[in-house]
Amino acid sequence: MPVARPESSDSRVIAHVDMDCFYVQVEQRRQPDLRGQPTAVVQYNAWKGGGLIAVGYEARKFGVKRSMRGDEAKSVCPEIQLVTVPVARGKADLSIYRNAGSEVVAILSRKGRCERASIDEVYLDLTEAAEKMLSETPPESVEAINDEVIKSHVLGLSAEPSDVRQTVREWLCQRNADRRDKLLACGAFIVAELRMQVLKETQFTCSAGIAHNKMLAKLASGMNKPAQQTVVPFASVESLLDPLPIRKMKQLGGKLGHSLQDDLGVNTVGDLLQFSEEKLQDRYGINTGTWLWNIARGINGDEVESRVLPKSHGTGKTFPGRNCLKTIDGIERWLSKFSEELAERLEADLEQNKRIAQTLTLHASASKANEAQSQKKFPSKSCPLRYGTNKILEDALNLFQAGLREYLSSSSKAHGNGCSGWGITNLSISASKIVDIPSGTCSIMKYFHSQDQRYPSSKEFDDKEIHESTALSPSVGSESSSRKHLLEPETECSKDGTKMNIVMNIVMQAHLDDKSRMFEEKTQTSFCRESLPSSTSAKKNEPQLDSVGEETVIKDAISGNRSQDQKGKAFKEKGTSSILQFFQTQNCSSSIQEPKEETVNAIQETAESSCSGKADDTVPLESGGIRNMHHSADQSRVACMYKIDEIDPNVVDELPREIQEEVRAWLRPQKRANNTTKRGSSITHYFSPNKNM
Ligand code: DCP
Repeated sequence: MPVARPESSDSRVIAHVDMDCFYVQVEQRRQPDLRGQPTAVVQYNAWKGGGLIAVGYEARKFGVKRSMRGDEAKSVCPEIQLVTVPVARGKADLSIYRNAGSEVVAILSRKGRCERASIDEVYLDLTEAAEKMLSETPPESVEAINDEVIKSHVLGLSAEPSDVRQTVREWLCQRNADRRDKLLACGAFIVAELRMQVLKETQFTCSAGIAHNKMLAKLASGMNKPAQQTVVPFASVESLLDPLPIRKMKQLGGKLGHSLQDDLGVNTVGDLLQFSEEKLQDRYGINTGTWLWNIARGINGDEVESRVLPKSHGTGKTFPGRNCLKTIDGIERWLSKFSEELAERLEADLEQNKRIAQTLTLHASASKANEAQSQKKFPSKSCPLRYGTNKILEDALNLFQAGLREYLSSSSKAHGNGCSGWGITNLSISASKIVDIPSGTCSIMKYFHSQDQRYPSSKEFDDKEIHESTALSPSVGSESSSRKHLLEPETECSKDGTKMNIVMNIVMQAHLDDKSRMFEEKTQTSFCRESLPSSTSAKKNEPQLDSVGEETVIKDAISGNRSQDQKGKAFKEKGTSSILQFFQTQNCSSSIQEPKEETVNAIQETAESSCSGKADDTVPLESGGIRNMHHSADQSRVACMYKIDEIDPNVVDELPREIQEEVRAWLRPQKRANNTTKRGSSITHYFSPNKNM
């Protein structure tokens, strides 16, 4: 639903930059022979030459369009070069395009707040940069104006074609202009400079719109393509919007746009002007009514968000017609590929950007086998995200099954009888609610002391943690209030706690999942953390985590399991916890082990929150861990302990940087005391099965 936001100022300078025929440019950079030739990028599916997804401007001159398939494009342009999207795991692999988009964003973000809006689009707030230029080097003081600036299109300027450049130059440099226009003129200089820089550093051209808000800038960026820029002076807003078909406006392509056309006879944005704000509010509600009233006048207060990284990661595939997926095996096969890709991308994001995603969402579309089904959409579902291919796959499958159950039951209800057939034509998973790992001054102690959650049982997990999501917008999927609370803790303290849990979860689950899979498979057991009494030596050697007066709390980051009574036991055993518990060694057995002399810490349990005291809160991510454990609920449990002198420093390197130092500090004295570490071993060493088991 559109949100009506008042303009914070009508003299902001906002740019929308859109790459030209982006995938084609990326392919032409990879294969320079394609430059200057009519080129299109086609989808992996080779039927009829594959569907075109990007068409170069040379090919557009021949009438080639994105709606065509390769064969049709060849018939209108026999010389066309068709490049197939790279393929991995049996589906399109967009990573080269994504990475190319990131190169561009890195350049564009140099001059102001930058919001990556899609794989090839960016919004920039250049207000400060424009104000600075206006006060220090106003356009009229610039001696040699670059051609790229002079080539700008300024809406509302009328000139004979031969005079256009001179007219634009005069508009850019007018001394007595309205300040808003002067700022836009500065914006034109800055954007031209950025575009030239993008070309120089990446070989890509882009087009841009420069206006006082995002809506107008976006409308303008597509008006003159490729490799051009368009400025929307305040005075030209009305003439820009007046004839614009209403359905071309963002958020008016769907139901709302239809209603405006069918119910109010509004076909262009200008048609909206005849309706008062009250009338629009009566009809569409206060918020949407005001939003419509605003857009008719070019008012849009949306801020450029500071975001250069993607908001979510998603992967999926369509299975049209007879290719639709009809069995759980087929679904699992594809979800397995998607999970692998998503896990890789999440790990890369964690590694490069220190970000973690919190929500996993599954979207699917089903073919309509009967009338009842045609009324019903396959519901999107989401749950807390757990890192590691296997965990993502497991959760995605559960989400699919929850969605399918609901889809079939509602279909059969509507039909009044059983409804067996189903076919999935579109399947995807995405990871959203991505947050930064807190950095810098945050100490691990702070995280420990901000733990304020307890684990839900697996039943609780099943009931609470699968949620409906809004089909097209995983990040805004509807959530139950309990879930919302879990994912958006209100206090800073609990927020950090959640993040720490996530961090631990990532580090350890990923390793358990992907690096010690063999162990899990061989032993057919689950890791289980048991509360063990600390030995004297353990106490002596233990890092002084409780120096802040509370038992340190570390949650189940190793996808560990424990029962309620184990929890109770844990509460009683003070002073034994440490992050070091996360490093499990080969010292595991199928029964609970007594700690050995040199064991510093037993596998640890949790305590109550030292922060908010919200004892009823649950930890979404770890709940996943719990549930995972229930796969092997009847199997023997394994208590795992570590020997501090066997902890490989490489393991520490794999923790988030923020906590590495602290962990190293704990390890140092141990190393001196007993220098038996086998260097060069990897974390897998600590997960390898006990040969004596
Ligand atoms: N894309 C896609 N499938 C679509 C539309 C687009 O895979 N249905 C990809 C290919 C495009 C890229 O996204 O190159 C950007 O899409 P745009 O709509 O911005 O179109 P182009 O950049 O290709 O062309 P233009 O110069 O018209 O913006």
